[in-house]
Amino acid sequence: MNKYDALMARCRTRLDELAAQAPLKQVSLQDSMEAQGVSRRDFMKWSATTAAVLSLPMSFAPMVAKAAEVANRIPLIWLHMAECTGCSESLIRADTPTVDTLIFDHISLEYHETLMAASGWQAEENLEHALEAYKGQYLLAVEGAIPTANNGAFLTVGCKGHTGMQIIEECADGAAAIISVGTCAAFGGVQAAKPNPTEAKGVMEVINKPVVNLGGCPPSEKNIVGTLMYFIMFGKLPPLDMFNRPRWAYGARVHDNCERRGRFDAGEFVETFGDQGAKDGYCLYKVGCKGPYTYNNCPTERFNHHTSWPVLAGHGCIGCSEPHFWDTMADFEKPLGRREIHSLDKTADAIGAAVLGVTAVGIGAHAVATVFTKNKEKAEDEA
Ligand code: FSX
Ligand code: SF4
Ligand code: F3S
Repeated sequence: MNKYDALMARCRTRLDELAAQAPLKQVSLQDSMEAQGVSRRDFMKWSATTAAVLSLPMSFAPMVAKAAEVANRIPLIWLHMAECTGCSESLIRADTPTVDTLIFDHISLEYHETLMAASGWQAEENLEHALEAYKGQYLLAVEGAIPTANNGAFLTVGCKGHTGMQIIEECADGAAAIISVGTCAAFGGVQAAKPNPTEAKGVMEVINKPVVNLGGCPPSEKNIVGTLMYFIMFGKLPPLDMFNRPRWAYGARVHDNCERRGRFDAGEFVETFGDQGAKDGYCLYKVGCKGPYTYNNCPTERFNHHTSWPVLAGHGCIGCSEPHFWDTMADFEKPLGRREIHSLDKTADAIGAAVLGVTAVGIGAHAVATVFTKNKEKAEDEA
């Protein structure tokens, strides 16, 4: 059986099992789509797009549709730690609902501090009940960093005054899978920027279980929903890069798929914001774009219903999906100009570097390590 046949067989079995379970939430995706004016055709288009985003062949599109329909069998617990809630906003902010936002309504969201109706003791009770009732089955999504200084006292949540550290440990214990949503939960984010007085950390640094990291401050709704869909379809975590980010989302640099890449290669750069080059859509490298050092699918998937992304809006990428970007990518409006030249596509970078007259436009150790990981996997696949 080849790799895709095996994946398809696993997906079918998993979805049949889920379909046979009683829904945790008595809602029909069909009804919510009808109520919100989302047609069956839109839904099938969304399924095909989601399969493509997940780097799956088109034959998986009907499986994505089926997975969406059985999402109400999956209990989801969503925690907020030290953060700005931009990650939830990225997902739910929509003037018209999309299938992505409807999935979020459809899944059995057992606990989410900003979206649930309950508050106070009732909310805590709901969480305790969900941890108990769905032990070993629930998906845990965490948004925000965990302050660890002073035994975690910089963050307490709820009427019992439990620290973020205590809550994470308790909730991670019975989780079937854990997703760190956003750079804060993944790597500490802005909260962990130097001098990091609260000793904020990413989830994977405070618990001893595998975590999927969705870098981005915030990550796009496609990367959040895509990861949920992958878990529903396969019951396991997707293939990950060296920072535990799904490879289907973080496998390429922003620079690789940027619509201004031709400008970079031609040596056409914005010199100052607002100049003629800026008006003509020139490359933003010289005004600080960190796209050459950043792994994310922003240029292809964009944000807000595929409306825009930072570079299209006229500012360079600030590297928000990378660990410690706040410290390592600043100044955000100046080139780094201090990296060694290690390039996946050396020729194109070399042209840009030659035109720029700088010695360092390459990419850092991370990319080299990614190439190494890929080669290693290739060797393993061939073995
Ligand atoms: Fe962090 Fe998400 Fe940035 Fe904000 O919560 S990744 S600060 S967009 O909201 O955690
Ligand atoms: Fe796009 Fe930035 Fe790369 Fe220029 S440097 S091509 S703006 S990602
Ligand atoms: Fe962040 Fe850069 Fe994308 S700043 S949103 S990774 S373009």
